[in-house]
Amino acid sequence: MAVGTGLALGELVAGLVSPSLSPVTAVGGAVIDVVPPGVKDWAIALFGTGDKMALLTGMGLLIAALAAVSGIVELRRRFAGAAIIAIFGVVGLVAVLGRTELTVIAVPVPLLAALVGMVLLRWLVRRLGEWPAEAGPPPAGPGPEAQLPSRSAQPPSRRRFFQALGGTAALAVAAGALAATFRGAAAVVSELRSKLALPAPASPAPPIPAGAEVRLESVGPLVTPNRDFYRIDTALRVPVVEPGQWTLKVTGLVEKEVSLDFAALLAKPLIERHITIACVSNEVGGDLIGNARWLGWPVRELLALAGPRDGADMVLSRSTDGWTAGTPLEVLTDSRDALLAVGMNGEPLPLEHGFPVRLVVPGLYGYVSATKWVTGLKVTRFADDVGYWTPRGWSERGPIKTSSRIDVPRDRRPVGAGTVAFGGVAWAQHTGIGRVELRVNRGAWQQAELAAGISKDTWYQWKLELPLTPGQYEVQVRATDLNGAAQVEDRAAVAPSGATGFHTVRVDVKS
Ligand SMILES: Nc1nc2c(c(=O)[nH]1)N[C@H]1C(S)=C(S)[C@@H](COP(=O)(O)O)O[C@H]1N2
Ligand SMILES: [Mo]
Repeated sequence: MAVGTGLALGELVAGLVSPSLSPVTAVGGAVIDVVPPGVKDWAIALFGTGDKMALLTGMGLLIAALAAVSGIVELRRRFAGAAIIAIFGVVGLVAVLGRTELTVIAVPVPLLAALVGMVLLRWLVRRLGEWPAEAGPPPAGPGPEAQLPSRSAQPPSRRRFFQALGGTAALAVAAGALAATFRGAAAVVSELRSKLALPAPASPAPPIPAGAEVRLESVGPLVTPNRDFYRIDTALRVPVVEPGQWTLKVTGLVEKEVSLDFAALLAKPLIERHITIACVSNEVGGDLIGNARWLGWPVRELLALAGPRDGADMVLSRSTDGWTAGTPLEVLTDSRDALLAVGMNGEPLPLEHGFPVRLVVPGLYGYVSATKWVTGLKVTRFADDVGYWTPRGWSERGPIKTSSRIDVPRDRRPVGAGTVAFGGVAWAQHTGIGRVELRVNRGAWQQAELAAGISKDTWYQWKLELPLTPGQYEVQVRATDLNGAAQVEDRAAVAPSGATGFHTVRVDVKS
């Protein structure tokens, strides 16, 4: 009962923070990933399409058995059963960490589930321990005394134990039912999403130029897969929006209010573009940045239908959960490809990334532009409205700062002497990267080989091979945009408008 309640609460919390992440299915997924291919083939041959169900059933039986064992051993030896439950928690944690669509808040969930299980187990075992003590020693042998005491004569400790057990069961059922309801809603929308066929773009993404990838191990892929894409939002419970229910209203300082539903949006001539978006909280060298191929309708075309009135200089976009971003009107009406996006890397947007519709704006940090689950655009003025983060210590405007990152070699990782290959990415969204340079121990800047960019709205990969003799080195990278502006050297914190400084790695060259 204790283990079941812990699991149910874990599923509930996980379901709220990240609908596609369940500790139980994460463990299942990890099992699938680690078993040798031969075993997988065998399981598929044996169970066919029921293989996942068989795995979950098997896991359920194993969990039930281990839970029973932990109950029995806890009864004999304090904390012995709790230790088994702690192992559950660690296994869950490892599995969840292995899942890349992970939300940071989902990390403690398996530990929380295990903690609940351990506390409940201790509590129930203590209650159980009180019962025989009060009831006195069991009768010695068969005979009239061996009969169980009548119900009314049962000791209060027995009643207390069953009350505790019943309460725990009620908690498990309530948490399980809530988790199931929420997952049910998310499952319905996930199903709708997986059946959704996005239209072909009227204007496809320009092909990725040959040689855009430097092909160095550890330099991430040029286009970030959806499951590896960073996720940042304030949504404790990921909004679950049915595409059939979705509408977007354009209001405020406009000639004419416009309303758009999902079918109407899909019927528009959609364009597909690679755009690198970044979070203002991305530290120098950090990974809160990703590049995807987005499918959507240019926001400027929607705004043109509404006709912004004179004096307007901002669009306050609003998500179903109330979150807002204030974007300069100019950026949404100029020639750049600011999109009302429905597709990400050839698929409908993942739930966590704003399904069914979000904004993607080249050149601006997400907090002032990339509204997920967007349902409203209010044309307004910076003087009259503010986005969610502005009163919370972040600047009103959020253009992305030109920056660069060394992905290989990793900081403080030893490398062999000889030619050491350095590689990474650099970005100056909507201006483009002109040059990337490295310097060793603050020496002269040396120009790196800059790969062809997909477009000025995406990051560029770079590499440079340096001959290094054994010793310790400090290597820094600097990007310069196509206008000749170099990235800022002075270190600045992420707040209020994005970090600056050169990404620096320490390289330990071994002989
Ligand atoms: N509804 C909503 N949209 C949001 C946010 C949010 O908190 N709520 N966060 C923004 C921030 S700060 C960033 S960096 C991007 C991240 O988008 P991603 O999670 O798809 O990478 O979403 C933006 N859109
Ligand atoms: Mo962000």
